[in-house]
Amino acid sequence: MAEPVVVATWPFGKTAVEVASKLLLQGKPPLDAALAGAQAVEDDPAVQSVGFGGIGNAIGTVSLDACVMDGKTLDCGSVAGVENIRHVAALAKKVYEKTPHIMLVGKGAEWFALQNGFQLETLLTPESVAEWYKKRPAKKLETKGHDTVTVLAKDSKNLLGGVCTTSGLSYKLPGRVGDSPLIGSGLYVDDEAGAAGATGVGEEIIRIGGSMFIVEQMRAGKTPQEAVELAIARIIKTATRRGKHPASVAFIALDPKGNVGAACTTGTDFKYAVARGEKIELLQAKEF
Ligand code: SD4
Repeated sequence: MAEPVVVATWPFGKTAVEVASKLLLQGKPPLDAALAGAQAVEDDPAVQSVGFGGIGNAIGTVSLDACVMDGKTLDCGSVAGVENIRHVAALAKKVYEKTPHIMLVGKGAEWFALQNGFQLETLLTPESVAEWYKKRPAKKLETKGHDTVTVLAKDSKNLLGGVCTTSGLSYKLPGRVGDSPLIGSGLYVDDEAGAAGATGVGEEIIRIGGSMFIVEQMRAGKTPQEAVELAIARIIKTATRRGKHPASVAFIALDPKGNVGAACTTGTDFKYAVARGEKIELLQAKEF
């Protein structure tokens, strides 16, 4: 039996990998383990970019995006623009379990949540409202802050699962959807090749189909580290073609053998958590 491995974005990813790794060691499926890890971050109001206590959009509303993917079956589910429901990653999983669809958005997703026993609640906290007022951009249409949690898990049979959940860029326009709930952009998982996930400015991740790009590089024989570096190179090249500075973007990847990769654009200062069995580390990604 191989050692379970979990990788998650940002320092708060430590919570996610700790929770997920314990479940993998108990023999739980990789998607369920990754989901429980992501949910622990959704529940933490101190993380103001995911779930409960997330920062509001341009009009101060918390609007959540999430997706999940199972590497064995390629089952995947997704929700976007969801208000007043905390566990959107679990809701995304329900979409593929209970419907013939992959993605539900806005009011339809909220209705589906209520039909499936999810509770309506206010996601703003006094702290997140104070933060929203304090950091409000001077210019209209300026977005700030990005700290999505993406969790990739591999079990002892080398099967993969992944989850991505976020309140998205803070001060985003109402109705704006980023990469995080888009299968192939914020997340992609295939047991035959590997798993990849993203964090950062979603528009740039969508533009290159970031996570799918990385998984296809692994399928073609690249290591996870080579694959994420190629994706960051693509982000930089795309920005240059458009006469822009590369936006803040980071990728993580995990292959079925348990090899991990991470890379980000300059200035992103991206840290990520890795659990190998019971050993947990916080690592710094290479910047390009
Ligand atoms: C988005 N990628 O909505 C998300 C934001 C984010 O860390 O935080 N990523 O574009």
